[in-house]
Amino acid sequence: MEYKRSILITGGAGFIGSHVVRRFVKAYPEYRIINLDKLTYAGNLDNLRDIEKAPNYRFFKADICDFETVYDLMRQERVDGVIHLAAESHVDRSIKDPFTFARTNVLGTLSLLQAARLCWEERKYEGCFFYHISTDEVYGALEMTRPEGDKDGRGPYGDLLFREDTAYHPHSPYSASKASSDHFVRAFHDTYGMPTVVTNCSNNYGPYQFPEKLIPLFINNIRNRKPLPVYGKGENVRDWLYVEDHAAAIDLIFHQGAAGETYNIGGFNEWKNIDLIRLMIATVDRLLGRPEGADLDLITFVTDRAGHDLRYAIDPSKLRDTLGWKPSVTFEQGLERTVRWYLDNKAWLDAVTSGAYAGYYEEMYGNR
Ligand code: NAD
Ligand code: TDX
Repeated sequence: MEYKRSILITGGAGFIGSHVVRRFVKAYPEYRIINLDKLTYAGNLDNLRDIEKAPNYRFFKADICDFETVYDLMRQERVDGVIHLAAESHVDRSIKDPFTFARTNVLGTLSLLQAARLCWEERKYEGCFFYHISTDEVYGALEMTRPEGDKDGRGPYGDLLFREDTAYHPHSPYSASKASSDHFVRAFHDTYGMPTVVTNCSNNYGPYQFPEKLIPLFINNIRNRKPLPVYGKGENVRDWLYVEDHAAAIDLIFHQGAAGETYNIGGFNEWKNIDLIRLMIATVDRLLGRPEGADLDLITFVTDRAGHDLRYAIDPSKLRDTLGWKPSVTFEQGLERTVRWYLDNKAWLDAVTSGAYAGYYEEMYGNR
């Protein structure tokens, strides 16, 4: 079959990438979708079992740092669009091993950009050629001017929100590596004229997230009656977005976003960690039929994360006003769907938390 477009998605075996791959494979049978992933500890082909036999889908195992392999594949497949999600994504790991983050997130993105540029120069495709998925963490941390929270404010915990023109001020090795990669993407637009788009999204949650991140880690621990290691006092604020809403935004921006632009993605959904953790406990307990509050005793305050950013909050009005995007679910709906998914998919959870990962968990958290 002659496909209308040939799109390379990197990191498609990971959490967000698997939702993006699934969405594109199903919504665009006229596109060929190539998922390139190194399958690190975070990459899992089980995330894509339902679409792996689709005729318009192909998986290719490779490291984005391997320029020759990536460039050969892109030429062979006549790629005319790249959606780049492959990355090392966990802040705690970046504190322990910053080099791996610089290698994949900075050098890997540069290698992919260079391969994409050479292909773009051969084909001069007009639409968005390189779409880079980034994070709100590049903007640094916001102050909390209303620590008690006030739903009438612009943001409940402070008026300042991250906008597209907020200066970059990354603190962790993870966010420093993502900031660097964002700059390289813009440099390829400004220097070579390659049509690029960058989006910076808030914290995602939903099915298939590796249980090292707060929400799946804690759902799994509550299910197993294991302690919940809350960093510091649990006062930090994060802005949460359901992963399928992020995938929908990526679809819209890939097709309609303007070249050279940046869009912030978020749903005005700030939560203090400790409040979110209490809501998770209540939801898991209700769905498991445990008495209300039965698992509150699992909350265990532990040493704070080094350089722990106090508050993230996204202003997504540019995306809303220019392209008409808005989230499809409330946080309560999204969280309930997420908790149900992890409780219904014990085999997936048990598989990813056993073996190599279990060793990692002990190394990171001891016996907590
Ligand atoms: P993830 O860790 O779940 O998945 C990353 C994927 O990239 C894995 O499949 C892994 O195998 C692959 N990968 C890693 N190194 C690679 C390499 N060198 N070559 C090829 N593949 C490699 O990450 P995620 O949470 O799905 O995040 C995806 C992207 O979205 C990242 O760029 C991340 O910075 C960004 N992001 C994540 C969030 C969030 O809350 N998770 C929020 C905003 C932005
Ligand atoms: O065990 C924990 N205890 C705890 O209190 C973990 C894992 C986290 N936390 C806190 C730290 C943060 O304040 O919960 C909050 C969320 O932590 P993470 O899930 O590790 O996410 P965060 O550090 O905010 O980064 C995430 O959002 C932005 C993703 O991991 C990034 O990839 C994304 O760019």
